[in-house]
Amino acid sequence: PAEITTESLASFKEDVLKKYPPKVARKRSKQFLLNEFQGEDAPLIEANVRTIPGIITMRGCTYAGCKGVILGPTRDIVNITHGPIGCGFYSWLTRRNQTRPDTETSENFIPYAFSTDMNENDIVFGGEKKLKAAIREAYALFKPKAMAIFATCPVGLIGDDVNAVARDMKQELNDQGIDINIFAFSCEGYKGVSQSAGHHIANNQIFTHVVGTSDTVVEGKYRINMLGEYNIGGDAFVIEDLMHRCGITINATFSGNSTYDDFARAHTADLNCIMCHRSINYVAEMMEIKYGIPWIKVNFIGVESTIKSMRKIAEYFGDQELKDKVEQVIAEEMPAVDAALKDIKPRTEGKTAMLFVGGSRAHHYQDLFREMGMTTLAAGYEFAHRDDYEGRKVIPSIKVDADSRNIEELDVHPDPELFKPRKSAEELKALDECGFEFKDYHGMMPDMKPESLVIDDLNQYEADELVKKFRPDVFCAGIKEKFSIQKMGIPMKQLHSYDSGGPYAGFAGAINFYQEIDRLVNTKVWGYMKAPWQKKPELVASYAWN
Ligand code: CFM
Ligand code: HCA
Repeated sequence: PAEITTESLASFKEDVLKKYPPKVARKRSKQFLLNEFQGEDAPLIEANVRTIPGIITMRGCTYAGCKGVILGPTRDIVNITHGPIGCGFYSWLTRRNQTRPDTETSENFIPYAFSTDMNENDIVFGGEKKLKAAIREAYALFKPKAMAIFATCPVGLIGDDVNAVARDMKQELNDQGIDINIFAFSCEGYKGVSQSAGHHIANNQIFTHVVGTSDTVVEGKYRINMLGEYNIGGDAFVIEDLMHRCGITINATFSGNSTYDDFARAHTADLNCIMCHRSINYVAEMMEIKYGIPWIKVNFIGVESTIKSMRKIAEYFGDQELKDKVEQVIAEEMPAVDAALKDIKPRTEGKTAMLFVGGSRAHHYQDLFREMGMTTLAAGYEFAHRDDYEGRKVIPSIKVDADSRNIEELDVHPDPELFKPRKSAEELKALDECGFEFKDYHGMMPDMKPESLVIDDLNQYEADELVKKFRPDVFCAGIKEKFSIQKMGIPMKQLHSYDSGGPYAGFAGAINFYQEIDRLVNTKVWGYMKAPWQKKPELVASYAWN
C-alpha cells in the first residue's frame, strides 16, 4: 500500500479526478477533500447535493429514508407502501432494527409488508381507490391504532394525493366510531437528493400528527427521549439497560423499539438526547420551539463517548445522587472493557480503516477504532449535510444554502402556527450558556487527522481506487459495497446492518466490536484471496494469444 502523507493523498485525489470529464471532476473535487486544516479552519465540503447521473452512488432514496429509516423500527403502526411491489419488498426487514413487544398482547407489524402493489392499470387510471381499499382491508385484518401511507416515485408522477386519502379514510373510520389515526408521507423516492429528505418529511409528519396527542406522563425522576437511535442489532436495548441502571427513564425513543404511544407522549420529557443528529435534528428543534424541551448531543458508540454522554445527561439534571449513580455504573462496566482492550490492542494497534456510511456512523465509529489504536485513513457520509462534517458552529443546519439546490433545507415545517414556544427565548438562551454544548454540535472533520481524506457521496469507482492504492486493514460501508471490496482481498464490515453482529453501543457493544474487528483484521484468509490468473499469469497468456 502507498504511504499516507499529505502528498500521496493529494496526488491520489488528482489521479482519481483526472478520469472524469472536466465538468464532473470540478463538481466532485468540492466533495473530495484532504482534511488538512483543523478546528475552526476546517475546509469547506460540498454535501447534500445531487449525485451526478451516471455515477454509481452508494446512496438510497427519499422513500427509504422516510419509510425504512424513521418509521421502520416502530412496531404498532401499519405502514402501507403506495407503489409498485418492489418498493415495499426491498424495504421489508432489510434494516436490522429490532423490537421487543412488551406484553403478549402488544402488536408487532414489523414482520409484515403492506403494499398496494400498483400496476399499469393504476398508473393509467390512478391508484387512490386501490389505496383506500388497502386501508379498509388492513384495518379489517389488523385493527391498528394508527396507519401510515408512504408515497413512492410513480405516485408523485401520476398525482395520487396520499394526504387526501389519509384524511378521508381517517374520517370514514372515525365516523364508524373507530379510534384510529391515519397520516401520509409525500416521500417519493426522487423527492430529495438522498434518504435525508425522507428523514425530514418523516419528522415533520410525526411531529404534526402524533407528537403531543397523548398526555400520559411516564413516572420517573429524570425523563429523557432518545432521538435518532434505531436499535440496529439491539443497540437501543443496551442503552435502555444502561439508562435504567442509572435511574434515568426513557420516555420515548425515535424510533428504535418504539410504539405509537411513545411518540404521542414524547412532548412530556424533560430532555431530548440526540444520538444520530442527521436523521432527527428536526424533531429536536421542533420540540424545543414548541414545548421548550432542550436537546443535547450524545453518542453511545465508543467507550469514551458513552462515558461522556452519561456524564452529560447527569450534568444536565445536576443532582449529586444521579451523578454518583452514573459513576457507579461506569465503574461496574470498565473492568471488562479494560480486559478486552488489553487482549486485542496488541493485535489491532497501528492498523487502518476506511468508513463510508450514511449520515453519522462514519464519524461515530471512528471513536471505536481509535480506542483499538487504529487510524481512519478516509471517511465520508452518503447523505449528511455540511454541519455533520464541519460541526454546527460553522453552519446552522436550518440555514438555507442557495447554492446547494437543497430541496430539503427549503422544506421548513409546513405549519408555522404550530410553533408557540412555552419556554421563552431568554430561558433557552440561559440554558445554552450554562455550560452545555446544546447547540454546539461536533462534526466529523475536526476529529480526523490532517493526513486523511474526507469524501462525500463516495461512488464505486472511487471506492475501488481507494482500496487499490491504500489497502486499508478494514473497509466499512453497506451491502452494495461488501462483495466488490472483499473481492479485492480486504475485509469488509457492514456498519449499517453490522452483518450479523452487534450490538455495538455502550460498554458491552464496544467489547463486541473490538473482538469482531480483531478477528476480521487478523485473519489470514484474505491473504489467500488470489484468483487463478493472479497466481498463474501464464493462463492469461494462453487465453489471450491462442
Ligand atoms: Fe442516522 Fe442511522 Fe446513520 Fe441514518 Fe441510514 Fe442506519 Fe446509516 Mo443505514 S439514521 S444517518 S439513514 S445512524 S439506515 S441506523 S446505518 S445509512 S449511518
Ligand atoms: C437505507 C437503509 C440502509 C441500507 C444499508 C446498506 C440500512 O438507507 O435505505 O446499504 O447496506 O442501514 O439498512 O442504510
